[in-house]
Amino acid sequence: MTNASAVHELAALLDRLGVPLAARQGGTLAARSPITGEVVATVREASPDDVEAAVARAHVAFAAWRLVPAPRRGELVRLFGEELRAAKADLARLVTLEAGKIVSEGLGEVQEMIDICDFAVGLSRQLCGLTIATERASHRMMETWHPLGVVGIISAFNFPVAVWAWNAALALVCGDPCVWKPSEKTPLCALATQALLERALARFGDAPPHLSQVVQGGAAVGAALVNHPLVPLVSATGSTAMGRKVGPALAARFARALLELGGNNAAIVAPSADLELAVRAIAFSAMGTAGQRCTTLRRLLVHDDIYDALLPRLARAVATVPVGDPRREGTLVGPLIDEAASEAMTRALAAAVAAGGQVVGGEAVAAVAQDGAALGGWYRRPALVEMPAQRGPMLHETFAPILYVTRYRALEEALALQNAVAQGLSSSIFTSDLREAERFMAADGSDCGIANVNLGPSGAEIGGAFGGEKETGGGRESGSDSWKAYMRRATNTINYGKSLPLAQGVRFDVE
Ligand code: UN1
Repeated sequence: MTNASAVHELAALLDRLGVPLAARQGGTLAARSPITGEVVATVREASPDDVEAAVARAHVAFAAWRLVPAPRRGELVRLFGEELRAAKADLARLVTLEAGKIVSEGLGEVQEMIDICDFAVGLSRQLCGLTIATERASHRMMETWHPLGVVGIISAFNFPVAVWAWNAALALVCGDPCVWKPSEKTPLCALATQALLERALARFGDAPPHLSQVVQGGAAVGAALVNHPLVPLVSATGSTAMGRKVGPALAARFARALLELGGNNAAIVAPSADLELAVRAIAFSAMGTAGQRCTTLRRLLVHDDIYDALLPRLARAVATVPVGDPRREGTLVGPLIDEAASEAMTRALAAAVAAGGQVVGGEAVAAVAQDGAALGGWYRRPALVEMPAQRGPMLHETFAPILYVTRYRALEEALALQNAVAQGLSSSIFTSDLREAERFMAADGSDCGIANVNLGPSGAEIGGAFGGEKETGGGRESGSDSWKAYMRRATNTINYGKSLPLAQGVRFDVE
């Protein structure tokens, strides 16, 4: 079904997903579909007092949940994974309708949730600490990992469910209740996700109430969460501007911050690159999700020797990529999230021209639904911008499908350009030269949290730690040992002897 209006389909979808009518009618927060621009629901917003109450309830839940054995906590996440599998098509469709993702990316986002659930279930039996050699006879020293407390989660519109799941799946097995402030641009995805988790909780049976809560709204709601003394960790995904407020507020009360902020990701295309593969990887990472991933490829650094071979192929990809209704089969680039995003794209392109850039594409596209009706959303053809040098808007993140391209001659120069931006999330190099690949990943190579070889900077899988340096905020979410952020570490030393040797040879003998 791809009628122009998304309203009717959404109502049926939300019913099936178990979102109560009261949560999505008569509120003050307008949920829009970027496909049509229309308001599809009005969601109840939380007040700062509501946030206070939610955290207080979560804190009560913490007292009980932290005592539930971790593998049993994992069982809840396993059940949630089952609910996600059962509802995958519906939740993915909701992601398409509310965030504007194409069908396969909507499905991919829910798959990312399922994957992190599986990971967290395994982890629930592997929350292990070290045993460490001690310098004192008849002593043992070890680390124990304990639940941390209520975790605040602030998420962005572009991954309206997966990024929450990265945090929540880990937090729940680590023994922490969650309070989630989703993006005010995607409140329905949060309500649906919460409803699915509640199904899992009902099947689980004896979890304390209020393990997971959603508080809807804008910056004031986020601030109430960030400033709450009973929230020892806030994981926040969004703009660097947001992180600049959240980070210091958390530091002021010595709470932990897990920040995943802006990216301005580059790829280097070396002379030995497999161009066929590079073109496909560049197309996906620059134009996928309409350029609205924090991992989106925004800067392409191309060696002089292959520049003239690569550029026409990229220009063709930009000119021919199907832009339009993300519900329609074959569409690869859906709408931008809203008018402000489209205006930001226009401004960046004007700034690029002023900085000497030559733009291909970028124009507005008149999209139509399957039934031929015009769609009111903000559709833009991706833009390819040849820049004489890395400057102007190329140094900033614009959350839109703009790929800036510039030339380089020596790898050193490319590495310097790659690292010469304020952000440090993701990066990649296309090369068949082992030395270049290793150099790119070495200590004096890419300065990003993610450095890939022969694939684009976007589309990471959940098993790795996800995040980046500098203005990206330094946090790591998802796989590897990211779980440690959600627990507190205790170092335990046990003396099983009869004497009391002091560390460092200190003597302190009393009568
Ligand atoms: C984001 O854009 O905030 O690596 C997250 C990727 C996705 C996650 C992106 N797995 O592109």
